[in-house]
Amino acid sequence: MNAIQIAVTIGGIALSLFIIWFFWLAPKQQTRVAFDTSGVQEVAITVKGGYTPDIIVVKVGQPLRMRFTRQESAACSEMVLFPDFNQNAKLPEGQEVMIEFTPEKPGEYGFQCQMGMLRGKLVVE
Ligand SMILES: [Cu+2]
Repeated sequence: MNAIQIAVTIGGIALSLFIIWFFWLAPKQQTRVAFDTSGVQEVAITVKGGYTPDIIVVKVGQPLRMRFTRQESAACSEMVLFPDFNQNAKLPEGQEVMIEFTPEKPGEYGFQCQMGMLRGKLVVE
């Protein structure tokens, strides 16, 4: 191998390690939801190639309001579903859509687009 081949090989290995770290090992960001003045826990979620934030930590037994804004036109993210809570909503591009319910039991509940490609998690504690 000459120097360029060695450099390319090392670069490739470094890139693979970075990808592994990024997708599996990097700490996932958790967002703890704050209460507004009326006692509702409220969080704004951006939908663009995924949900931001995608791990949402809330308190059990307190009303929860999630404000989704979809900033893309990809059909994939057109709907958001909370199967455990029987909730879903259509998300027109650029419009804020609210989903409100009270999580009554502690646990971890997934939410997703209609095809299950985008995923997030609601952590109730
Ligand atoms: Cu999808």
